[in-house]
Amino acid sequence: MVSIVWRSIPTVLTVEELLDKAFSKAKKAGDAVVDKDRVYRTRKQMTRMVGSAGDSLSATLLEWVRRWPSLDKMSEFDVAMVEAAVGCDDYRQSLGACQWAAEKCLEISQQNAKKLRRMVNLPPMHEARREAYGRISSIMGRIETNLDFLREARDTLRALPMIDSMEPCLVVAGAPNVGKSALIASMSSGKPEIAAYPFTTRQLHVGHFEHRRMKYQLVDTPGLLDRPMEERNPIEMQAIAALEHVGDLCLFLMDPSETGGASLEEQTNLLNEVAELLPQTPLIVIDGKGDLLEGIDPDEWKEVCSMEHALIENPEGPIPEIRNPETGHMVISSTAPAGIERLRFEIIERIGEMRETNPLVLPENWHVRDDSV
Ligand SMILES: Nc1nc2c(ncn2[C@@H]2O[C@H](COP(=O)(O)OP(=O)(O)OP(=O)(O)O)[C@@H](O)[C@H]2O)c(=O)[nH]1
Ligand SMILES: [Mg+2]
Repeated sequence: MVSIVWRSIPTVLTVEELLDKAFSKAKKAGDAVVDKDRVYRTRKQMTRMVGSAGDSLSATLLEWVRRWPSLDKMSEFDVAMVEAAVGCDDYRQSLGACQWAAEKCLEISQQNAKKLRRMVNLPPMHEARREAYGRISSIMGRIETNLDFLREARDTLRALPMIDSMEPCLVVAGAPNVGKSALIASMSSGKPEIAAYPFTTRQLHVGHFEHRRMKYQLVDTPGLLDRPMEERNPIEMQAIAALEHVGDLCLFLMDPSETGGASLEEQTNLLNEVAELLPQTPLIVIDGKGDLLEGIDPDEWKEVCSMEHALIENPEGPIPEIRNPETGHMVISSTAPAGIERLRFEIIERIGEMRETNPLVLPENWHVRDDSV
């Protein structure tokens, strides 16, 4: 599946703007006609005007249809986002309406040209042009609500996160307030992007880091994988199911300090649910907010913190690790920061192993030439 660059979907004009643009272009095309014979000249002018209006309208509409991502070519996760954000039925119907109107506009200009060919008097020629303009305007009027929908949808869709399915993707899950966004921020090179999720009113952080020319994407899941699943609506379930195809690895962040508000029992229940929902996605369980954890030797913690700081300066240095003696999970702190570089190393290793398992398997959407036919 090709990743969608939501930000590049083109602007959709209003019907009035479209018609103004097309008719003024058509007028210029008509004015450019030169012919000494008045009948020939008028016939040519009228034909050109309607032809130009029909052509430019249909070209614009078809260009929109081409550049708006097709639902059939989107990843399941993107389809779920479109469904939740603007509705797939309206999306499909509106693009279908543009396609229909484009064909109708061309049809009208062809019919008009045919009619004009047989005319010898000037007034009917002008009348034919007016009639064609009227029909074109009425066709465009019929797709007005569709264009309004696309215009609004564009604003919503442009704010959605972009996930490149060719690059590794890490899904960060965990109860609310456990520090998911802080973890993404501390692992990302540069500031994480703030995106909108149609499943939550909260902001979503999408970050990434690079290693050996591979881009590791970190995707937040507020509103999806952060609360019990019973009260989920079908769209959210669809998105969760689709995360299975998007995520190479799931980082499940626990907050043993419980300062985020969720008890350890609630968090463990959620972890079990997430593991059940994403049975194919390997899980790494991490204990966050390590700086607040009791039971970890403060001296050892201090050493890990200073080694971690040294690693940022010298990435080739030794990578310390600290584990929670109670749970055995890797401990991190996004604020210290500590354990972040160790986690990054672990991610790179795990993804590397997964991708190495069968180097001959090409990504799903790679084109393979079939010489046998
Ligand atoms: N002490 C400490 N506090 C942290 C750490 N990471 C996050 N926090 C704090 O925990 C709170 C929640 O952090 P977020 O990163 O917003 O948590 P979240 O899981 O993204 O929260 P939602 O998006 O609301 O689900 C904030 O007040 C952070 O400052 C950490 O490593 N140590
Ligand atoms: Mg957050």
